[in-house]
Amino acid sequence: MNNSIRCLTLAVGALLFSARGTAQVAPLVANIDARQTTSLDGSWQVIVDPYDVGSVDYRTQPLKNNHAFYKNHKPDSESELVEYDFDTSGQLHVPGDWNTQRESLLFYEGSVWYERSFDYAKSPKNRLFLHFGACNYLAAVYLNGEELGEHEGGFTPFDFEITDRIKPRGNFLVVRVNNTRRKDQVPTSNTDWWNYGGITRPVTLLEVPETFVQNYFVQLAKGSTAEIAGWVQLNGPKLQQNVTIRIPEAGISKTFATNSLGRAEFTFTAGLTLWTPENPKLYSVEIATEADPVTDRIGFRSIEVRGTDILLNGKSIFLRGISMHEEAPTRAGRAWSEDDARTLLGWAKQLGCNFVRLAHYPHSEATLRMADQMGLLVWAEVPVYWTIQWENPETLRNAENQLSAMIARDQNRAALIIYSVGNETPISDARNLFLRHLIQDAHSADPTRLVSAALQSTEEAKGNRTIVHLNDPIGSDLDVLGNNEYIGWYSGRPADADSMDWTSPYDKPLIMSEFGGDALYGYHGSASARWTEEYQADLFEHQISMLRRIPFLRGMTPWVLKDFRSPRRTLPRFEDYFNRKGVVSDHGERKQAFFTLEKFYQELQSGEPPK
Ligand code: GCB
Repeated sequence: MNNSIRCLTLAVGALLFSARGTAQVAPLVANIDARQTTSLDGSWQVIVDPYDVGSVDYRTQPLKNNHAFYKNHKPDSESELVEYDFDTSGQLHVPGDWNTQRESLLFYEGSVWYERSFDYAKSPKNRLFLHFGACNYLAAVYLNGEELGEHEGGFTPFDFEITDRIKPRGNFLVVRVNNTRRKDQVPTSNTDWWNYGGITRPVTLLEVPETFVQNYFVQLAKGSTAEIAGWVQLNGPKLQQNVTIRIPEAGISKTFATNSLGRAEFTFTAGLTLWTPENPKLYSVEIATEADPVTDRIGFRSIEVRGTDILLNGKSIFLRGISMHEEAPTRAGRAWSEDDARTLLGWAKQLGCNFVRLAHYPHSEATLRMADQMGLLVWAEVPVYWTIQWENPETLRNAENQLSAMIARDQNRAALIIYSVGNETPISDARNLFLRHLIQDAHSADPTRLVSAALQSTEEAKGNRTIVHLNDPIGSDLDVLGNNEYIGWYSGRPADADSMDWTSPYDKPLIMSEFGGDALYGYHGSASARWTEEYQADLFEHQISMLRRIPFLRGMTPWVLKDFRSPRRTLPRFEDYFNRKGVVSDHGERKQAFFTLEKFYQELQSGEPPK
């Protein structure tokens, strides 16, 4: 893109989302299911607006009058010109992507306006928040014709306080969601997954007391299996008061005073049954002020690294994993519900997994909570993918926001053990600096979990063998090395893996975070023929025998659980806009590679981890 076009693109983007950065997004209210909630899910009225005529006039100046769609204006007389009407423009279901709800929107990238009316009788002393699980990618939110604020980032939750704006009757909420890809965004314009647009996760009203429990961290202290260390953050006028942490089943009740900033930090000992994949024990934990008792289900486990070992509750563990996108298991589109999570994670369990890599962006809270219940350890990731604008401070701020929102939402999930700050990012000084910021952010927001990234390696021919070096400089900053490789698919043949020997300059554990190849379910032939199930299964066989020979390997998440939609995958018959590297098809059928992997995971479960 030349510079003048680029400036124009940025200027239009800035106009459409003029208040970006000054948005009135409130600090995240954690654990919304434990609050007094009203769902705003269901059918919303929508206007598809590819030219953004609902936001800007023909001189691209922001609209402020009744022509602006957020005013939801109706003509006052038969002579008044109003060129939009939510009531007669059609509907979409929320939550849900727009792409798979209307055939004409499958490839659509642009703005869609959503509108929904509601009544709400709030108790006079309470406060009210409007919570979005996620909107992809930019959301501008308006209540009763006034702007509440904007949010950037397609996979993280956000809240607005609407205490003073809500009316008992006749509220109208308008949201413009825009999923135009841009280079400065996170992710950038180039990815290998579908750019599902829309209000993709639930919308909820949260009513809380005037001073309420905003967020909390109740986890085992780093390296301990007997001491809980954490904090509570209150929000409201009465910041200094007592907070009690109760875990009735473990006979624990501890009271702490919050400081003038509404924060209490605490440590106390606790005799707990530890959370493991085999016994995912969750305790009912109450974090209570006088006015606001919040209950969560929390598991307790420790996670550490010692040399090349990953220690769960002090014991070395091998992570039998699979990578997955958040795509609905057997229907088309973005997954978002508890049932979706149960099905997808259920397939991972059936494979024999104790670990899932939730690629390439924060998955829904429902998925994290389901992983907690089902006993699946989690690698969670932010969409710092491929070629982010490493030198752009706004891009870094955006990535940092997404990372901190993910941590704020999921930091009490025992299942979650690894934060990943990037996927296949090309090495440069600017990129190293960018990733180091994120690594530092993750460690300081949550010192108990491990930080990783999916890196790439370099190969060196040595006689008739190939030495693979895990020499990405960012490895020195990570707790766990991740590596993606496509031996036998993008490079060479599957049998090339037999002559590969892996070395690492770091005394750290490695998770092979991707490997794989495409196969069309039901397409059979020779193992040397691309797209056959036999090719994919054979590739897995060669990979597995190579992985057995990597002494510092402590986990693997092959690519990928299920075939997923991708605009990059245009080949008719085999791809048809699907990445076919799933071990399960887009209809939920198992390919041969599923059974190859299952067999290996059964072997690992019955014996010692490969060392
Ligand atoms: C990768 C990416 C993943 C792609 C995959 C592929 O390295 O991390 O997002 O989908 O390769 O299939 O090419």
